[in-house]
Amino acid sequence: MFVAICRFGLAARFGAVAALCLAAASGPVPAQRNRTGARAAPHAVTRPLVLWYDRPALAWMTEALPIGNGRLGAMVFGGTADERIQFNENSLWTGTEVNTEDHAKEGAYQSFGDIRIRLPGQTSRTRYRRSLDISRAIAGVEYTANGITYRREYLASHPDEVIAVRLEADSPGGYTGEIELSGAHGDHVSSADGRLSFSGQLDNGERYEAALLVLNDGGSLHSSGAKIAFDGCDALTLYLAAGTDYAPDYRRLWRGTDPHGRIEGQLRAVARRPFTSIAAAHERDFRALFDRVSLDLGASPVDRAALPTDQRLAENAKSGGDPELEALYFQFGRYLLISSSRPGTLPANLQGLWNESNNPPWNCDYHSNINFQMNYWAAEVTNLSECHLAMLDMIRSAIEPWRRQTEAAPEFRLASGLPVRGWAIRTESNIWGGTTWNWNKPANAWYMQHFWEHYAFTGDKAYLRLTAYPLIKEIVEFWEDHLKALPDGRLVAPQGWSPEHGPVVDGVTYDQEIVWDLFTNYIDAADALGLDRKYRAHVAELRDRLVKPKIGRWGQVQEWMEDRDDPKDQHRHVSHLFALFPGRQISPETTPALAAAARTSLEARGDGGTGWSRAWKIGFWARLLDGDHAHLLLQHLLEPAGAVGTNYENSGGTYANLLDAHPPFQIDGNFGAAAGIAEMLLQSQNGEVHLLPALPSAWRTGSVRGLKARGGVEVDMAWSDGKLTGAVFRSHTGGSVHVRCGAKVAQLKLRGDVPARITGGLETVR
Ligand code: FUC
Repeated sequence: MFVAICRFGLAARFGAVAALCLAAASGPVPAQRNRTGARAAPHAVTRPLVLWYDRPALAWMTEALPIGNGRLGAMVFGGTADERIQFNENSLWTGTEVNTEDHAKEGAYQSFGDIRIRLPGQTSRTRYRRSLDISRAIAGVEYTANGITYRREYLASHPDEVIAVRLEADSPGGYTGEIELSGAHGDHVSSADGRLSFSGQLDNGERYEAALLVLNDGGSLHSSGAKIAFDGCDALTLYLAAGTDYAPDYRRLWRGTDPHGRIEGQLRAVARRPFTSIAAAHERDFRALFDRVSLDLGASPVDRAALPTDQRLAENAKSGGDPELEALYFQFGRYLLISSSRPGTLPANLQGLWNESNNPPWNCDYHSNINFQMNYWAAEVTNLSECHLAMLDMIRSAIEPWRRQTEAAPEFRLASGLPVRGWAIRTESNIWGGTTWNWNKPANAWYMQHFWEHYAFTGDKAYLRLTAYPLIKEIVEFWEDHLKALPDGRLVAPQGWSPEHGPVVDGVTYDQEIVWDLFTNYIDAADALGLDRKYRAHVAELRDRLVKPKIGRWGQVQEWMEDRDDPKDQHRHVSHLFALFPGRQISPETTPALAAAARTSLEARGDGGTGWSRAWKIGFWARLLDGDHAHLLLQHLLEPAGAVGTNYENSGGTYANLLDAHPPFQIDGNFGAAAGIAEMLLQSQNGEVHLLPALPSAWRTGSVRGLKARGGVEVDMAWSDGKLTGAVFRSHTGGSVHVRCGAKVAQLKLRGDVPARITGGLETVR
């Protein structure tokens, strides 16, 4: 390891490389806190975390690079003579509150508009490089034209609520051209005082507005129509602000204040400061989240790591052997989550935050039968708990309409004719409390898993008591009312559907497992809070009576109560293995026979599928403690994705910009893979912190810092030659932790933030 890594050690990076070599040799170094309390930057990255390309993007979906601040996002093409920056704001949606089978009534997430920068004098270029530095959240373009070197930077600032673009050159007066703003709804754009803007209203009454401020260093600006012409400028700075009058409040019919005042204020505030100050504040804010986790899966060959990212993907597909690409892909998932999910913003939809169409696939919505949940699987374990709040808060904002809709639905009546308690939703959701297509009954319970996990990973008892517990209990009551007793007293979910195939019947395994998970989470929550003893005991009885997963005639986990599974079925949904991941009802330690049956089911289902399906399978194989098979799925997910096809069962992969292919693009696979990689390195669903549970032989030596385990525990660890060399644990809540690595176990006492260290043999280091 020392030789392999240090070979690449440039003088400038010597410090970082030396720290990594140390970490690998003697266990990780505990993270330092800087003055703001955020963890200091990690020192385990051998090369910068950068996606880069040697030509501009031609296609939005497969090549352009995403930036985002949780609410505002853009796809950057990096053109030289003609630059396109397509942008979004995550609340621009058609549709209303509906409750219908009819998918077409859902509405759709919309594109907001485009910025074009035309530089007619820069058609021929050399030394071109387009990049996205995911550790700083800055996209860049650099090239030489007419003997001048041009540099541009693009960022989406969360603290300043704008998208900022800076254009510089190494000689004065290098910029002559024009900037154009256009809206995605045929908007009329006006210009005045170095600003372009448009505003409008969708058919559902939602108001929106965008404004682009152009500032020049030297030279001159001239506005006319939808354009600003610039002449002989040394540099230019662009600030885009955009918003809608959406408010996450059904009582106000989802409408807040007109965006105009906010946009004016945002642009006034940035115009007073230099770009360097906006960029520095952005980077500080982003890194406070991103730097919590560093991952080193081993060094890649220098010539491989030096390739543009698209070529690197292609080479990896031929022969693998690029662990730095895998680490980059993991961190790209975290980058996308931070960029599309901040507290107070809407959560990541099917494309996160990035969409160029007004008629996107599946309306670019929130799907409750896997996709929305998968978007947040990485949030807790990869130490981005705050990002999870975007999902949890959206669910909370829609519960009242969902209650109303459930009350009105004939499907959810007691024998007395009265409505059941609680709420249920259909498969698809918009941002207006509307749900369409099939009822997806266990979605309510699956959503509750996210509320429980937020507590399990943070140890935030106030959140559990005041927010999560009442919501979880309400859904327990729903299922108490909705479950049906068989003649022998066992309980089944009536008339369910295993997504998205097979019959509508009682006791579908997907439903049964998710209800089991709900009851278990409720029991654990009641225990943690010391609440509702009697009801808790009643729920434990209900859980005992649930029909449990069964092993069928060919040794598989049955997807239905009746043993009707087809061993040739390679459907992308593997819903009946929810109990393996992300549930906790099946595991090799606690239910070895079912775990073996899960393996049989997975082998039959195959290693293909859409992007999200492959990502889910990484998690399944990690939970089966089979690192090599999990890694095989990661490799399948990283296969360069080709043209858009319709054979979903074998069509996933990764585009040149590292976005996940469904196809078309769907972001769940990016997030699911980041979660799956974390599951390979650390698991904690069975009451113990399991180190390196599914380490593949491809990652012989490496280290990770800052992953989270349930119990509010933060873990750093290093391994060499496939074996743990040391680990460090921190917990804000303190308490006792049961640690496992292979067959070895140890008990550790954690005190506040004081790090506890162990050796590879799990002995405490004093
Ligand atoms: C589910 C999946 C599809 C797609 C859609 C958005 O219905 O079965 O593959 O991911 O959601």
